[in-house]
Amino acid sequence: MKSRTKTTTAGMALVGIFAGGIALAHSGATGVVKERMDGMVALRDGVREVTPMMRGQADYDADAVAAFARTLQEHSGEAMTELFPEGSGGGVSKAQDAVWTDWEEFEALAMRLEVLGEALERASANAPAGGGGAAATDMMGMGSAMTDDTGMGGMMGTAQPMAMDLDSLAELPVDHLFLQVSQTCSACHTKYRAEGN
Ligand code: HEC
Ligand SMILES: [Cu+2]
Repeated sequence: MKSRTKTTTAGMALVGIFAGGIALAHSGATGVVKERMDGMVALRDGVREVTPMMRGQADYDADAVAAFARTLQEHSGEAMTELFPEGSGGGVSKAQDAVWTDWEEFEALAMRLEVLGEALERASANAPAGGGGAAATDMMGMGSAMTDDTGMGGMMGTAQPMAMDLDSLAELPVDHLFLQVSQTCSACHTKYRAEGN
């Protein structure tokens, strides 16, 4: 507990060197690059914690899912994009140039993650639906909203960019939202993060 360190103060590079409480999973990273990596790692840890619940391999814990949803909101949207200032690629960073040459889509994915985080928090009280998505969609009386977009209700939860507002998203079963979350991570990494380590 005591070693929780501030990384966002002035003189960040120095603080980074002495930040004993933060795992050196990416030693060499400093400043804004380290900050965004730490944010990403927080997201990954959250995904790891919640995944078994979404698969029905662990008891559903609404509080833990809500906490993860807040972590998502904290590290997505503008909070994420502001950690990718122009010129902050290269070196130990795995960010591809596409982040800056194709900023609009990058930003849209970051924003989408934030909306999904809000929806997930609101939906967290309901246990996962499990199984296919089509039935659940119809149950909520929004089959048309979904199928009009994708043309295939059974494929709900795939990375189709469905134009759904927050209220509609928040009515989706948590496991479907979670799937969309992880697909948003993947979609961004595929294009904007270099492979390997
Ligand atoms: C809008 C794009 C985008 C989204 C959305 C996104 N990431 Fe990332 N992620 C990146 C980029 C770019 C990097 C590489 C950053 C760097 O090395 O400077 C990265 C790096 C990472 C890393 C490696 C961190 C390190 O220590 O080097 C992890 C883990 C990660 N992301 C997890 C996630 C998870 C989990 C999600 C979804 C919940 C997610 N990311 C969503 C763009 C994104
Ligand atoms: Cu790193």
